[in-house]
Amino acid sequence: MAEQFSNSNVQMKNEITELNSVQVAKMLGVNVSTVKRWTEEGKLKCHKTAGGHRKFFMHHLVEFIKEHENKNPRVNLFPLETKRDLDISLAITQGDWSALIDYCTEFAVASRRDKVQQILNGLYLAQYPLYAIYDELITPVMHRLGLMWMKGELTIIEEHLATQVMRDSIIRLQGIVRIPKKKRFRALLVNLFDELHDIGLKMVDHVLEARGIEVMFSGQNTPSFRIDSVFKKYTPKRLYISSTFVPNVRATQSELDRLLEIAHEYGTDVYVGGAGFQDLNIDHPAVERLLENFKQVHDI
Ligand code: B12
Repeated sequence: MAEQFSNSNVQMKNEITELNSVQVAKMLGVNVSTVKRWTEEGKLKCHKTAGGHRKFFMHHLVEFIKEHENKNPRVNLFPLETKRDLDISLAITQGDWSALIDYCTEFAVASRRDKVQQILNGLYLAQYPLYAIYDELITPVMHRLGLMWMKGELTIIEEHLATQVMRDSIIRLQGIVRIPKKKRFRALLVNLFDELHDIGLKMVDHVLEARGIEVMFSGQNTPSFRIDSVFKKYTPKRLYISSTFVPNVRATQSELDRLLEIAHEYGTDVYVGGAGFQDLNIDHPAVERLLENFKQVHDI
């Protein structure tokens, strides 16, 4: 249903969207049986279809929330205080990524870390896989921020502030993600020298961690000249290398070649990802695959 409407019509869409009991239960953070009971008690208004199914309009929820302000259930997908919160909650329930990209970008630019956080947590609580949140929401928001800066809609400092809101929110989201206790194997994640873009690799880190892989993450601008000691000590089964910006192709290529040689020597499988690899040669027996999104990271 979400695809039928353009972004600017989110508001209008909400006026006419019918919700079923399951969706309302998700939005309010209660069981479906509680929703049914509230409707029977007349606390939550609805209309019934010819077949006897309960259907809700947004105004039914708005009324309910206004009347039960202090008794609001505490665990809901998104804290419901205003009509706008309901719109966001609905977008979460429906997986309306295009609306969520708009909201997240707006909140990131306004440094509303709390709101970005609530959207991410809401999506995870609504059982969207982590990789989908990264592929469908975070990556497009980061690209949108880059575009806004290029078009002069954001100054460089505003772009930095918004980027950090996103980075912090991603890291905080990981705090509620279920991590398997039993570890499958160890993976080493590195950026290349002179690389400041580390958000893509951080998300790779989180997706792998949620899959029960023990991750070692090197951060920005990795000094890799003594990296063989890490291979010797920890013998990672996999090496993930990220590259977004390649300031000096020759220097980066030779660093990459050395890394691939070390990985090969230790029998470590290498996965690479990021736009920087368009400029680099990855034709090496240690390289298993170039990965293009977080679903692929999750699937292998
Ligand atoms: C945030 C940002 C920054 C931040 C980074 C903060 C941080 N902690 O990461 C800061 C402000 C530091 C920064 C600096 C610079 N940036 Co910058 N930055 C961005 C921005 C807006 C978002 C990057 C991001 O996080 N994207 C989100 C990730 C998830 O998306 P992605 O990079 O497209 O990656 C996809 C895949 O490749 C994959 N992936 C990515 N990495 C990996 C790794 C693995 C292992 C796997 C499996 C998959 C994978 O996942 C994504 C899903 O599709 C982009 C705009 C854009 N279009 O991306 C510019 C952008 C990347 N930056 C750019 C530039 C030019 C710079 C600077 C040179 C600016 C300057 N003049 O100083 C410096 C570079 C400094 C350096 N030495 O690295 C250019 C790069 C152009 C190019 N390819 O040459 C871009 C594209 C902006 C632009 N259009 O000009 N930047």
